[in-house]
Amino acid sequence: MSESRTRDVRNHVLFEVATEVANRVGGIYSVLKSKAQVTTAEYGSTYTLLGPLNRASAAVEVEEIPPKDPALVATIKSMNERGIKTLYGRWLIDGAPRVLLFDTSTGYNKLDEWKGDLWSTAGIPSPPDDHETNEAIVFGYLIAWFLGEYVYHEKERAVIAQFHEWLAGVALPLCRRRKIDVTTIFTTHATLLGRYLCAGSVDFYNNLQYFDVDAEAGKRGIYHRYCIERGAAHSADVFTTVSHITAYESEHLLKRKPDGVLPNGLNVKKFSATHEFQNLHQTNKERITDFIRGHFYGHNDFDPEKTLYFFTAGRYEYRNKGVDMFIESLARLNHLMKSAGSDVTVVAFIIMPAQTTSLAVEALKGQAVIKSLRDTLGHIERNIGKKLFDKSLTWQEGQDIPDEKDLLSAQDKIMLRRRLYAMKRHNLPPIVTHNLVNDAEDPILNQIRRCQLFNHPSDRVKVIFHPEFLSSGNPVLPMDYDDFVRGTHMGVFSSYYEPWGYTPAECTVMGVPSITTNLSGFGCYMEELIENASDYGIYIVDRRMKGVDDSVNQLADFMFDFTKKSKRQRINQRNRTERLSDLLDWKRMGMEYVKARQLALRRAYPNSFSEGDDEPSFFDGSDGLKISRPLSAPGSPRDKSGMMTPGDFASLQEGREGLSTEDYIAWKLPEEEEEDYPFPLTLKQ
Ligand code: G6P
Ligand code: 1S3
Repeated sequence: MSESRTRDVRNHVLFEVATEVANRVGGIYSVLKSKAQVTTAEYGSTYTLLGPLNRASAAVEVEEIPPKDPALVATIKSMNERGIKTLYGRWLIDGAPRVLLFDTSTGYNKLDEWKGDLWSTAGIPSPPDDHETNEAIVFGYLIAWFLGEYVYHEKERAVIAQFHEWLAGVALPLCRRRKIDVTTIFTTHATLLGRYLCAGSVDFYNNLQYFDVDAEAGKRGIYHRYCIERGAAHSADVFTTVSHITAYESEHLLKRKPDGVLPNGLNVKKFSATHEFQNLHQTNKERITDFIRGHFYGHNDFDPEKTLYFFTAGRYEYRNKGVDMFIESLARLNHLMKSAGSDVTVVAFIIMPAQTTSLAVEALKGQAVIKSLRDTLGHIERNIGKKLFDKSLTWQEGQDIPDEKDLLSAQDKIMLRRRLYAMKRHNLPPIVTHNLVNDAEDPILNQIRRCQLFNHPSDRVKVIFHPEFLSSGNPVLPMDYDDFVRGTHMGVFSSYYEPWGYTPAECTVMGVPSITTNLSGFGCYMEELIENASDYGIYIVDRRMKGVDDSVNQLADFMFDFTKKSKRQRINQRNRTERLSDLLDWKRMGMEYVKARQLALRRAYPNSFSEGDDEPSFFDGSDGLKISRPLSAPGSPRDKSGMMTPGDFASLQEGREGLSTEDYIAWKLPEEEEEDYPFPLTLKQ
């Protein structure tokens, strides 16, 4: 972009572009939604999120309002006049940011023209039958059109456009080619090739630098998508990812070193009384126990007071999300607990949506049987109470006090017997709560079968696979996800491919200990930040330096050690876990976004910064600081710098050509050993 441009960089305008604006699909929705409050606090009405219009979700998430910014009004008017339908409004979430949603269907009449243009201007091919790519192209051209017109109308203020993920990336090469007077940031939350390669049986991390990226993308039929992603990374003024591990991956797969790491935060809401989250654990645990009583009817031979609830959850990516390892470790945990004669029971939930046809009859029956029992006992209780009251009223001195044998009528006994007989069961409690479309080939079920975790009475580890997201409207397990998490004792996320990983972070802010791996962005971040992370309820399985078998054993050992904790120890650990929330709050994490925007402005408009303009103090690094062990009466974990943010572990720095490889904390390249090529066994530090 032209070096002589000047614009008002102090009062700049911010657009964030993504396909998940007011439209829940996955992790990016969580990023935008949770971050909205801090970004609107910083920008107010000069912050707008741009996304494609999904009418169904916009109908419930967006309230239409008229735009006020004259440049925005003029641009929207001009696009509308040329047939592009839009919706401008407030996203009804904390912070209520403004959103502008484009109806991509109204741009499809130009699809062929735009595809041709994409090929001739950026060399990006697009096959005819890839709907997702077509959507990305139409959306990208609409965004470039919008930005081009916007800066034509807005001549004073600088404009930052931050794009999330390849699906929103088509506009980036267009902005550069058309020399649109904006500065751009591209943030990738994963790489296409990384996700595909990891899902296969490739030794991904040891071979990152050796992959023939074009050939690998071609083999998987994603070459055109890969081109969009790579083109976006190279066209942006500033390129960022969500973790150091994904930075390392991006360097090798997208061939550009990221300028920095923008980790994901959460919108942390603190309770006024600190014990409140512990009470919530107790009440939600009881709700899970109600479900368990029904699910295991006829086999309720384990004590709820000595039962621990573990869970894993996420999108159904069997290998990437580490479900293979989790189930294998559960089998080993079962063996360890049995051998040790443990009287504790672990119920492990797997919450991952798969294709289902309906709820399983056995699962429904279990809840119905227990409900009937509870109703009948309620009825009997009331009868007994009434009889006892009546008899007490007529009692005379010298008479015996009412005999309990006379309180239970013959009719009550028959009713009770019927309910007890209904609980007789000749099969084992089911594993899966729904009927799966492909039960025989389902990878999770097959792994459970292979490991023989069949909910036998002698098993100390029971397994329940819930192949749908949780919801309070579900008749079998009627709980929303957050309530469920609060009621559990531990989340287990043994991911192989996890650029960040919101699930363990969410556990942390709810005060629930979790297990993650050093192949997840979150795991690496916590490992860097906290000494003895396990004291804080953050267990990190080494999937990088250890062989698979050792990692499985480590995970099993973590879980086994947890089963040996006393209630008091669990309560204390939860308190420590919850104290980590501040580390994950956007108020802190958002600093990296601030840095990225500053860098983008400086790169695009160097002349707009007067000499001697102080650089923001948050560019000062403070490498190597760690949060120390918890004290016996720990306060919130303290860091020494106050301003330390994830990027201080080496990320956004001005005047540098991206991160240097040494910046990837613990993610240094293995020394090249020709004889090991192409499959060196381990990464060396
Ligand atoms: C919370 C509640 C306690 C309860 C405990 C159970 O701390 O405030 O009243 O005893 O949870 O903990 P547990 O780890 O056994 O579920
Ligand atoms: C991605 O979603 P995923 O589950 O496909 O983006 C998320 C938000 O940045 C991130 O937390 C996750 O690790 C990535 O994998």
